[in-house]
Amino acid sequence: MTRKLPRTRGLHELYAEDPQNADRLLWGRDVDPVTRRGFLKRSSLLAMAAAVGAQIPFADRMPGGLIPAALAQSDEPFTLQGKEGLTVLNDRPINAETPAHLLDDDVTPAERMFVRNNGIPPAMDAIDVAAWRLEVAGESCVTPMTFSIAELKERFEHHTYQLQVECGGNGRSEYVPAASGNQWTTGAVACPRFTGVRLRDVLEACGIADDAVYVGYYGADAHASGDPSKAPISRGVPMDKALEDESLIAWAMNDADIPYLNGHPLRLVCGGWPGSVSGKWLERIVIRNRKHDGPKMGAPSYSVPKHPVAPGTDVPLEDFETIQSMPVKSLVTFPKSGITHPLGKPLTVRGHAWAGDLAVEAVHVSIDFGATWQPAELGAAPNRLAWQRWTSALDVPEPGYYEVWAKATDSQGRTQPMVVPGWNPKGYLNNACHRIAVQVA
Ligand SMILES: Nc1nc2c(c(=O)[nH]1)N[C@H]1C(S)=C(S)[C@@H](COP(=O)(O)O)O[C@H]1N2
Ligand SMILES: [Mo]
Repeated sequence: MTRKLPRTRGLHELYAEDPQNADRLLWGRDVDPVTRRGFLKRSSLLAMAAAVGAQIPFADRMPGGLIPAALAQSDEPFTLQGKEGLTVLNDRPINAETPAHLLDDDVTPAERMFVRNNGIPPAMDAIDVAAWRLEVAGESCVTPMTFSIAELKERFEHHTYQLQVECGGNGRSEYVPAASGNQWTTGAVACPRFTGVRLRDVLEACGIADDAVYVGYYGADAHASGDPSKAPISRGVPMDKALEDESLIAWAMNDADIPYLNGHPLRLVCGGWPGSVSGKWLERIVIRNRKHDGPKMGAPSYSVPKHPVAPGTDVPLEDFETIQSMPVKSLVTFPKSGITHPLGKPLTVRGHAWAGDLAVEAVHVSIDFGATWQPAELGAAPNRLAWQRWTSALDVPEPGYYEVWAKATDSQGRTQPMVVPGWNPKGYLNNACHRIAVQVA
């Protein structure tokens, strides 16, 4: 359970790579590449002012692509506009995770939902909600159709569910030997409330042929290479998962527009499975008569060896299987790791637990490095595929250094391992117990 320090990406690195992109990511500022002058929207101004700690009277004279000196001389990791407090990982395109203590809300607020991009999102100002179209087609679609968002809203019943979205690679940073990819620690998970229409209702309106076995998605983001003929990612789910009540085509998150980086104006949400099945900037759905074969659908992407392998094993592609439900897992979201707690007062700890397609049946906590465990109070999920709140009041016997460990058990009796589970080449499905440090004084 050794944790590497999260690798954050410095401002200098980001600006060195692509100053215009840095301006856009950090401040939402679009700069003319020739004149280097940028029209500063109010939101960009506010973001810059917040970052440097004061209003900037001459802001409209600041050249684009220039790191404000106040930040250039600081080693602080930066955060994305609208995603304050998230840790930006050392990868491009943009990927950012949420520190555990910022995931304490029952319903994850928009600014605290992680971002996992495989390609380049559609330009913010190119997203025209009124002109957006969703096409439903594929060889097993009886009557291909195209819908505007207004038509989706009008034709189909609306549903709201709180749904857990966790990247298949969440926890990857703990695998040894290291797996390539985003070095997520624990923060590529969120559980906001999504509103939209059922994927099932839309598929049925278009007609699902008898030979249909899979559904695939395409989004409006571009491949990182810039090649317009390539999709960065196009995954999907088997028919059974697509037809579940909770599988949504969503336009809202927490009663507001879905955040730009999380797929505005339309995304698929299939909770409990690797986040990669929940397509963002959704433009097209295909009903397939075979397993969908879009980019990142095949091994080794989002796949694990069919049988356990020794760390470092070179696994042949035919020995992989596609991940379906995510495993049981939990987080300690309060207190923040590293706090000092006064002796003699019970230590309240809490967090969330989730179990892919299943429910969580129990959560246990330990303050003695796993020697003894006590049951935590566990709340019910507001709906299927939402995480569950757990709470515990712990007695700490004497001053010193403690770790709080949490361990969830799913409805089929499976629990979280205390050490990193089965190594796999791409570093997926790490559901080892989360732990935090507490000093009692
Ligand atoms: N179009 C599109 N959809 C996508 C992705 C992407 O890069 N492009 N990333 C996927 C992955 S790997 C994950 S984990 C989730 C993350 O959702 P979020 O960025 O809203 O947290 O979106 C999925 N949907
Ligand atoms: Mo992911």
